[in-house]
Amino acid sequence: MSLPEIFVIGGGGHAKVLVGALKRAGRTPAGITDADQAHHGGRLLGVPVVGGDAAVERLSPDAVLLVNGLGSTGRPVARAALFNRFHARGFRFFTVIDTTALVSEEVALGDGAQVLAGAILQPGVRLGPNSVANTGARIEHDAVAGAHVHVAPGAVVLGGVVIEDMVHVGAGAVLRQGVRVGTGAVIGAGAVVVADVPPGAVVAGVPARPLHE
Ligand code: JB3
Repeated sequence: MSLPEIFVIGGGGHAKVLVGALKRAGRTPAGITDADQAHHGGRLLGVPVVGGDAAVERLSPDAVLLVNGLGSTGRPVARAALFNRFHARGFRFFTVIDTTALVSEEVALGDGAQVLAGAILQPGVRLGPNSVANTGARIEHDAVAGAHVHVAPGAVVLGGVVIEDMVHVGAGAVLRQGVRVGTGAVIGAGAVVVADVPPGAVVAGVPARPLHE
């Protein structure tokens, strides 16, 4: 029996990284959709941009697997909305693991989680549905991330950290052992988080302190 075809939803920078990872894993996508008509008919790493999301919505949810191609640089609202919209219609999301990532034993990955090039997930880690461990992110033993979390490139999440849903951990940030980051919080790039972060807070700096949005 042949494997279901994969479609990537969104055709920008994050999607390009995902297409590269999928190709390395031997699962070249059948197509990409993009909201911007200017991309339609083009190609991303050789994969055709077949149209808008209607091109996938008219397919049977049982026949295809989706990959969320939207990235995020702050609270991942659009990325979460896209996942929820397609999930509500019965579509399933493929879990992307780059061939160069290290996913240890006793790691649990949610539906549509994405573990990108060089990322390391140590034993006991949980990464929830639609969450991303981006390039070179390191998530240490027993750290837990909820749904729609983005751990950006090079961030380091130390042992036993708890990251609630919809959190953005900026590039190169460090989260000290055991801290808890509340739902919807944003950690700035390069921040060093040494204490719990309340839900919805935006923090940056060394040590990380609240910013006003
Ligand atoms: O820094 C890194 C390593 N990656 C960043 C990533 C995490 O976030 C990257 O540099 C970008 O800052 C961002 O990536 P993303 O989301 O791919 O951004 P961008 O390159 O601007 O592309 C977004 C694409 O999604 C655009 O082509 C939009 O037209 C398209 N888009 C937006 N909403 C959508 C939708 N496409 C579809 N199919 N459906 C939508 O609802």
